[in-house]
Amino acid sequence: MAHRILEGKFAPQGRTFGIVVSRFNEFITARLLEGALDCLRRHGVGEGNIEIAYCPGAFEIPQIAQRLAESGRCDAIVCLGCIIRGETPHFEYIANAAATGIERAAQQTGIPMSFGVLTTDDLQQAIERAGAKGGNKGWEAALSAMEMADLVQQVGKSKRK
Ligand code: INI
Repeated sequence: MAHRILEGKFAPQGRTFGIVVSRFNEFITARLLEGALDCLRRHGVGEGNIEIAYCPGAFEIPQIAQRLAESGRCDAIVCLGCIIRGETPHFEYIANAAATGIERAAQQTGIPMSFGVLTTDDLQQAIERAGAKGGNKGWEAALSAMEMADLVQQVGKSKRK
């Protein structure tokens, strides 16, 4: 008997995507946002099917992502931010809050959320991941959101025969 395989397709037509982007380190997050938008547009997502919410810092991303998911307007949410390590433990607290908060919000709402939050040691590493030699993590996060929107729908519908 053949395996039943469920895998998300990059077929976002008719779906709506939310993007939550933090303004802290805006020099970087603006580039992550450009990457995410480029990815969505090039896969055929129309402007009217993209909703962008700006929040102050990465710490606030989960709060807004959860509200956006609860609104029922989005099939998946792309979370974008940039946390740069400093000399204090602040970095760890914010990075942990962002990662666990986004994951919790996705689990609680059932709306897939992708993690496009950079956590780097310095600005140079962030630049490399925001459109330079390390690619653009915003673009990758948008791709994951599209795949997950489709996969979640398939898993939800799937019934054993
Ligand atoms: N927010 C970030 O998104 N990145 C950071 O690097 C950062 N640092 O380093 O402090 C940061 N702080 C702000 C934080 O996310 C909250 O917005 C703030 O504490 C208000 O709640």
